[in-house]
Amino acid sequence: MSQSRLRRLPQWQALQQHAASIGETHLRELFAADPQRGETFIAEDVGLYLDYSKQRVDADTLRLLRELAAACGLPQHTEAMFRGERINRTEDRAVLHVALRAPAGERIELDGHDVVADVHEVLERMAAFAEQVRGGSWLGHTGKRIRNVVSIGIGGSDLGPVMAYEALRDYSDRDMTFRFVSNVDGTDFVEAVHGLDAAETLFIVCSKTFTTLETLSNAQAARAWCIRALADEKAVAKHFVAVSTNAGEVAKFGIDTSHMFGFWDWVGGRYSMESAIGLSTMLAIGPDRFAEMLAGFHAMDVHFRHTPYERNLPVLMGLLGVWNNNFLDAASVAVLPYEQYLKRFPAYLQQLTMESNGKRVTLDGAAVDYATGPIYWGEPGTNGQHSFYQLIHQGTRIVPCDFIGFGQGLNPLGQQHDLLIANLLAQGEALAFGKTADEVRAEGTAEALVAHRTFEGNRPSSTILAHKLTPHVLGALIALYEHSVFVQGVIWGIDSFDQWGVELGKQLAKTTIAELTAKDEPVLAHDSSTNRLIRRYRQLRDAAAAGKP
Ligand code: G6Q
Repeated sequence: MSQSRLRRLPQWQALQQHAASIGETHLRELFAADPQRGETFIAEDVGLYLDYSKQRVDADTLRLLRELAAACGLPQHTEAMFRGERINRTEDRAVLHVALRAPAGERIELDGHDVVADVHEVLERMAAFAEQVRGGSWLGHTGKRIRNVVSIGIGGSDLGPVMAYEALRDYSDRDMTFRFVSNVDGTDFVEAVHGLDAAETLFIVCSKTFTTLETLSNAQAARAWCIRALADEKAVAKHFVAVSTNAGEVAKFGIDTSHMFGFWDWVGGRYSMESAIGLSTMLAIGPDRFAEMLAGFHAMDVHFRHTPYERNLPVLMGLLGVWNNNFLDAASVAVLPYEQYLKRFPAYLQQLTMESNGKRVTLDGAAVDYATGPIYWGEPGTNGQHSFYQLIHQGTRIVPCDFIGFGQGLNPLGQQHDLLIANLLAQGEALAFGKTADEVRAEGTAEALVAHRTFEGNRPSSTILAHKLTPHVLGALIALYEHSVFVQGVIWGIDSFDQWGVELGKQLAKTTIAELTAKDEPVLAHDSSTNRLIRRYRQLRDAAAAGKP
């Protein structure tokens, strides 16, 4: 097979040669050669400070990466996205999440139509609704005010809202309860409504297509639960709103489309949390703070579009990711927020990064001959330190880490915030510099244990700091990752905005469900494993229903 266009690029080959020389250079040597790199390998804007000096790069690496970006047409692709060109080629769609956070009055045209005006029209309706609910003037069917909000959605229609609610909980109305239902496993719904009074509960059904099995099943369950509790079909009118692009299906479900908040096909699911999909976020924190979050997103959009690549945060993060992935063979990235409110941030990023860049063919349909999207994972610090950090320090794989920390915690408790950040900083330092055998011996360690207690170091990480977790900072942080994913997708020449693997999942279960629910033993035509598993499941289920062990 001939090499791909990307690998044939002189800029790619120059990086390969460069990697052969610098690849094994220890961070200890890099710091020794350039003691100031901690002050120069940084970039700062939009309230975010990025230190990438503990990445295994030098000034040449960065220059070569920027040259690669130019050779891959990053500036042109970026402009194409901001201008609303149909860069999601396999779905023939524009990719305009940047329009969701554009300020009122700015124009972004799609086929001659200004979409920013549409965005602000929906934002205003959302704000009016949020004020009614939060202010207590939106009454439930029996006249009680709404105190509980249950958002139903999955994937892109859930992970963003859950993450944002958790992240901004400190800013939320503590007199209201927010819960989220995504899984088709009935437990998710039953636990979410446990203890709630239906008369005070509002359901937001979030689904771009309004055809997703999990969401519609849960929405039906919610409808039945509400009608049963309030003993009136008409209760649906005051207890259900929808967020969707599909008015027809919303109406079919029985939600009045005047209670529907729309968005558009140019918003990808995983890029939709600041559209009406974020209605639960707005209900929790209020329209003003929601606007602050949008402003944070927008500030990062402006930074990304206009800042030279040397200082461009998403470009730097994206290119460093390419370097680690393709030239240092790191197959995963750990995201480690030292901020408990960001506990769902790694899960959110998993979808953003892996659904976007988990692709094996280029835009032209040619198989790639290089690694694309790495595996993202993580947990808040310090918890992870007591479990998987062991592998990051001493395992056989390189796991580049993104440490995220804040100058101020939102819940000051004695010295605990300093303790938290001391841990973050110490981890990055230990990963980079390790501990040599001689240092271990000097501590008086028995010879038999020296190898075990030695840390080779040279494990790359970046550290992102901000003053504190505010709605604005959260918006900027998310946009930082969004655009760094975009940068990588452009380098790899893939469509970062489709998700055929997810679509497959939506199809696959359809045949099997009929076989599981058939009254008589179905004729099965799968492989022998699947056939037998289907039969075994039917037996287990029927035995359990009959009360047999
Ligand atoms: C996101 C994906 C996927 C999607 C869900 C829910 O980018 O497309 O996660 O968001 O499958 O889809 P609906 O919003 O259409 O229910």
